[in-house]
Amino acid sequence: MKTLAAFLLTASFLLAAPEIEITQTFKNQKIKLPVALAIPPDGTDRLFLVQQFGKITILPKDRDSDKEITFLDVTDRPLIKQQFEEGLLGLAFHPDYARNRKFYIYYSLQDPKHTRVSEMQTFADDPNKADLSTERVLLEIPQPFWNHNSGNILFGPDGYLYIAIGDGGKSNDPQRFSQNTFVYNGKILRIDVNKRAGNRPYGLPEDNPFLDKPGHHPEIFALGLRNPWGLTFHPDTNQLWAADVGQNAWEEINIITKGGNYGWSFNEATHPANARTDKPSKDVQFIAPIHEYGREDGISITGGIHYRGAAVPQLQGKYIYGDWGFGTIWALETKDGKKTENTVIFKRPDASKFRPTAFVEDADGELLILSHDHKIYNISPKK
Ligand SMILES: [Ca+2]
Repeated sequence: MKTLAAFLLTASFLLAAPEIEITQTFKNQKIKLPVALAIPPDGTDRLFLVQQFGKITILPKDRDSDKEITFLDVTDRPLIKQQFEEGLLGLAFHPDYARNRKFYIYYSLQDPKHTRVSEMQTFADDPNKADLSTERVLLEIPQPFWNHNSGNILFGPDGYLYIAIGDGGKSNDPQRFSQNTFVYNGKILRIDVNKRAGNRPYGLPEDNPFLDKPGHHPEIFALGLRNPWGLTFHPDTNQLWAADVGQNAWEEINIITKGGNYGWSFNEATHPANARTDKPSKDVQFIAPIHEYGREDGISITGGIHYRGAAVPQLQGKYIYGDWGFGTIWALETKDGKKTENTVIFKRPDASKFRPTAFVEDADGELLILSHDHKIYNISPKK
């Protein structure tokens, strides 16, 4: 038995996700608060880096270069007033970008506080420059407080634009927005940028779950979220995965289904939230996260991606994500929509200020990690 136990231990050790090292890359770039990265589907393999204070730069092919290519600069707009959750937060390229040069940004504005989703175009004669004069505002959403702006935007495999909106902020969802289907806060929205619905500057997908339901904004795709941060479509199943930042106790990872209700602010992950003493109506079903962790492991989740890179082959297929506060990185393994393993693969050394804000892929499918210490990292197996 001893031998068998030893064998099983060895076998599970061999199968476990390996530890990694992180190494700064693009280190000669002047980067400040990187929060998102997107690659236009035009075959150029260019990496567009969203810097929260209001710039999008194109990272140089030579990763040691100090050449700065500014694609978009909205630093003259009132993006950020008090705190670190506001700013330029999202970028998505139109699936047909190669032909129409359209892209989408998500940013916050002040007085009154709100977030905006806009369409813009790149100059026809300069593929490295955004034409700010083409801005077409699609959505403006009130944000009563400085935090929980969320701000991830991305196109789904269905060609529609998905927009994650935080619950409006402060704490404990004071205005009960997340379950309120008359407001956009605390939701994931889905719109069709190629069409127009009535006087809306965008169309509504015909199978949006609340399209014709009274008392519901027809853009809502999922609800009951707090501050979704880190959205990704699974490269094989096309499922939408979204991390949701917790309040006082639990961080969570959700597989988002159409029309799904993820519980906030009645629940924080699978636990009743302190926020409210009232009860949800009996016919409401909350979808539990696929994974949650508590305050011993972190304070603010940053959602990840399903790893497809070659740098650490043993991580392939696993969902790599982290905690903004603790700087820990995990590999989550799932089978048939259920969690099988969750392994710590990186712990931040004491001296490091690593605070992951996004897990993204470069043009080769290798993982890049953006961090609030103004750096970009790549990964390798731990030596
Ligand atoms: Ca939840």
